[in-house]
Amino acid sequence: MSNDLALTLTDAERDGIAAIARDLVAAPPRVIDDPSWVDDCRSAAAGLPVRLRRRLQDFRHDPGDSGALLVRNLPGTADRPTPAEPSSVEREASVGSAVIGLLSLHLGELIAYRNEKSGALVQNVVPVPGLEEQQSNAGSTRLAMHVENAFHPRRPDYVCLFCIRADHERVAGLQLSCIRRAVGALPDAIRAVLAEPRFTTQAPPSFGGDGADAPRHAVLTGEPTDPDIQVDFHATSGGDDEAKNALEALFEAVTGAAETLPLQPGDLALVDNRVTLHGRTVFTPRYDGNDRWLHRTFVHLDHRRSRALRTRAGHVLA
Ligand SMILES: O=C(O)CCC(=O)C(=O)O
Ligand SMILES: [Fe+2]
Repeated sequence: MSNDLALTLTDAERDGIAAIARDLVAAPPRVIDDPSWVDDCRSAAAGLPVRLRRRLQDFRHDPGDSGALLVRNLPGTADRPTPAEPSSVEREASVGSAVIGLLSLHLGELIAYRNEKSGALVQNVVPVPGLEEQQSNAGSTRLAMHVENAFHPRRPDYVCLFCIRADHERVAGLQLSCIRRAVGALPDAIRAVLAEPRFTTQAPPSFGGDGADAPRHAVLTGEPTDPDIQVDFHATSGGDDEAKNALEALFEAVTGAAETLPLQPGDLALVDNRVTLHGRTVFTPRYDGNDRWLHRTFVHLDHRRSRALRTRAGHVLA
């Protein structure tokens, strides 16, 4: 694991964050999706340890070569059975949800999508019985590397994944691959094809996409040597043979550059969704209340840019 990726908090720093989180849990309305709770959480984020705030600011300025920041030794690990229902979300404030809320709100604006997990701001990533093979966060088979909500014009700038309980065998790994590390392995001709609008990405059924009207887009945009990336290896396809071939070359390059993090309870991965793909290795759930459990949030850097999609000026995009 590269050094620039991880920040391990001291026990004193962890205890300081726990005290802030406990205050947030105690404060009415204790409902995460209530705008006043989010306001309180944003304000409380100013009290996070200075070493953490500095690191978050540095990461926001430049996500580095790994395009992710792993904050370790956070408080708020699981204190109740892992949920097992589909579309599980957190509604009532807890130390764990306050912790991911605090770090997310120090980075930017907390957002969600109305069509996904009922628009909840703090979501649960848990294995669901019967959905083992699904290419979604409810599955436990290998999850293909993707940009979160790659199909969406206002996809998250960051995806935050907070491990509050590991899988039984501790084999599930969050896979990360940053295009900054992979782009050098791509021949110029392939990069040029990936920069043209010759690709489509299917929206999941919950967003009502049937694929037929998916707009064409480029996979790499911006500065050719340090591009942004828009791809989901399960949902993106090339519109012609050359585009399909370029997508395969990209797959090889990002697979070669991938690193696997077996997240431990107390580990929060902040993933820059503009430059870094994520996925997950396979694991075996037992559905006994002790399965792997992550909290997840999405962050935008600029709330204004999504204003037309946020009908009630809240945090949820239509
Ligand atoms: O299970 C994981 O580690 C990641 C799942 C995922 O891609 C997500 O929740 O967005
Ligand atoms: Fe994801």
